[in-house]
Amino acid sequence: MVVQNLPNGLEARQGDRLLSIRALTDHILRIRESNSGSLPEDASWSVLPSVRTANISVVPEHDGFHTSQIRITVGPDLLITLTDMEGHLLQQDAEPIRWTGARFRVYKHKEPDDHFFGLGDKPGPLDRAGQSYVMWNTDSFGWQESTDPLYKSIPFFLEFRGGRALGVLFDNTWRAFFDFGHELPNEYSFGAPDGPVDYYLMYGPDPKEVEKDYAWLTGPTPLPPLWALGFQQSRYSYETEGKLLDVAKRLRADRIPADALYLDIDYQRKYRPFTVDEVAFPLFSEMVKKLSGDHFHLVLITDLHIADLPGSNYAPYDSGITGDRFVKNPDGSTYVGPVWPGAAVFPEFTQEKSRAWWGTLYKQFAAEHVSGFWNDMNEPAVFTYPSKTMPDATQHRIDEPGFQKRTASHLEIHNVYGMENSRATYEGVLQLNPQERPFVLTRASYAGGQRYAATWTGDNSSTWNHLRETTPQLLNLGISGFALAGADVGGFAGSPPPDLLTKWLEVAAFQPIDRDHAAKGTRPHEPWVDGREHESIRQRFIEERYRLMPYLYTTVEETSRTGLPIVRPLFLEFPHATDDGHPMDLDASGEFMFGPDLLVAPNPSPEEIAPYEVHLPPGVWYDYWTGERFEHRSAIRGEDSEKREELLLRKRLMVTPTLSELPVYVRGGSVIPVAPQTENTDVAPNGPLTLRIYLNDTPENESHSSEICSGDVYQDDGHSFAFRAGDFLRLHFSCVANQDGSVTVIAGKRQGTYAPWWNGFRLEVHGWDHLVSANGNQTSHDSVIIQQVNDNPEGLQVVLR
Ligand code: MIG
Repeated sequence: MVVQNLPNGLEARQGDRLLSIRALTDHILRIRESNSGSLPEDASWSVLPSVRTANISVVPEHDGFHTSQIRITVGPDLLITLTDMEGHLLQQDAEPIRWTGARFRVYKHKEPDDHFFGLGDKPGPLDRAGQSYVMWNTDSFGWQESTDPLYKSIPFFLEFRGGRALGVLFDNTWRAFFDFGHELPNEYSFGAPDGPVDYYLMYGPDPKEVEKDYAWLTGPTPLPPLWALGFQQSRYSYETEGKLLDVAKRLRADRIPADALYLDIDYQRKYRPFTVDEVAFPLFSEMVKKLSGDHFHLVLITDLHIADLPGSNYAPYDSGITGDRFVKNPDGSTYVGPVWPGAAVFPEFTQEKSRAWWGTLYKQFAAEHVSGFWNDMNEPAVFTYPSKTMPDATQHRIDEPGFQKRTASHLEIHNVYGMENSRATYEGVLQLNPQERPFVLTRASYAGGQRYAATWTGDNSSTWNHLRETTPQLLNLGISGFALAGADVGGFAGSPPPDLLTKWLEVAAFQPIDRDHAAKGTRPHEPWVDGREHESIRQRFIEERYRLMPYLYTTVEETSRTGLPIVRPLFLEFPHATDDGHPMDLDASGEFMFGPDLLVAPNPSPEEIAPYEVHLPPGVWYDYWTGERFEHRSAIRGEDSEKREELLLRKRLMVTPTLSELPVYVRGGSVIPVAPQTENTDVAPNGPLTLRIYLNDTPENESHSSEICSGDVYQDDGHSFAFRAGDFLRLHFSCVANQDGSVTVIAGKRQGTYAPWWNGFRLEVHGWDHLVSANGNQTSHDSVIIQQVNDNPEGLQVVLR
């Protein structure tokens, strides 16, 4: 073995095997290896070109190097060992890469307490330890908990070991596979039947740092239009103009807040993309106008399969054929496969020019102010074949900046096809309407696809188990970069019983995309369909989502900069929650964080009304609905074990939510910005911004004033890019416990030029046990409400005595 040190890494050779390790930053490494003496083409659909060539100088060592944060060494057989600077083992090859022709597999040591997260929305438990998975985008109607693969391939995972997190992006688009100790308990592995050995290691040790690194490599979710965070009502299908307008009318009449309505494939003429059935939708543009006058945003499905209709004046086909825009068979003829429109042809999304052509197909809809587009069936799904997709040998003619111009088989392109479809839509719509943030919803995607589209978990079922599954799926999607995601509320396949639909609408109010959707032939799903009692519960939860919009939008803006997910597994916020410094409750409970401060604890057995335990991380917590305060768990530390057991038992938080209840808790020390009730996001709320302040404990032995709350609010116009030029507003709030026992609430100076909708603040202070003078009113559970505080651009202070 020969190791050659380089300014930014090393190259090692043994026989024909070549290993390249480069440091992109002091905590991100890129590892490539080949068995042919030279490295293959250096190109990626996933990792941003601007960062792929980043490099830093490393400190060479014998058979390795180190950066300021990590050390890597190469041993005989090119075995790699990664440690932190204190020598903690982060990752170690268990055996040399095994090659069989082009097929390879990378083996790493696995410890018994290794946990794995990510790989998108593959179903099953949150922690992927002990499981194995395949990457092959598949139309999986009727998928169940153990179905694999599903619609997306996101070859990124976060490994958690001994309180330290390491991210791995395996940038290989072929039918790759992952094994997290399924085959051998002390090894995990990944590989592919072809393509490059090319992976990135992101060192935390904090899992949030890994998430930020992954966003740095693949790009964060861009800030969506605000309306996309509202309630969305969909169905397969609202088949006529009248039906759709009735749904709109009923939502408003019943005062169920909503922002978006969807049209599924039946609005089209004979399922031909980019057409409208003029019999069912005779006044299409007027309908869109009418809806937007009522503050509804219309989202249209626009599938990629273009009807194969030579000589029929079908413009998408004609312009596509003229420009040579479709995928080909090995013999050079255009590939034709059956989908919704019958025989269909498939755009060559691996070409920049063909993507631009695809974008032009949205011209008419964009001119009619259709707000969003839905790219379904882009695995791509093709009927008839057992594989449910196009044949492996179908040819893609890559013509793309950063890539060699070459022909690739479908086997190589399959997993990125859907992402490039959604990219073409996103970029096309943006081009047509450069002042507006596009909204695209895609079913299939690959690592990095969050740059172009939100996503959903495909055709789930109307069962209690699928309701439960939404949590691990959306959490793992978030970990894998897809922060803006939802699951069909109520379930797609089947008809949800009323209680299930109610419970589903409750939980979904605290998920990033809240879209009610249903399959053809199932019973109606809209919130009102089960009578007044169910409807009012459902309405209350949707209303709560709208009240929380300032908090949600502030969280989403953070996501757009840092890549941190919107719904977060507890370990992301509390990586050292247990007494011995480990993340707590890695899987069992189904609890999740909605943004940084709200903990949602749905019943892990949602079908029953029975007691279950809520696990709160150490610290002060409050009941979101009542303001009740809960005690420290860390106070239990240090007692002998029997005593501890007993104390723990007494401190167990048991809950038995009824049909109309969902337990939600607020982290002590947070400030939750809340708006007056609204029915859509277009119309600005009227009144003050409420700051729900949840005081933390004053740290013990603190001799000077200490901060016992802090939080932010972010605002902008909600739809344009003016925020990039400074037209936004950011305010930081904090509370200081003064030595005389009083508390000062401080709103910092405004950042940005945007004038917000509120006319002042209303403070709701929880955890304050003093009586208050001035205009404060004491309420239950030691909370205080201060009705009106003027908004002052220079910041303000309120003292509670
Ligand atoms: O073959 O467009 O997942 O959300 O309603 C079914 C009809 C095609 C699958 C999508 C679903 C959508 C349906 N589509």
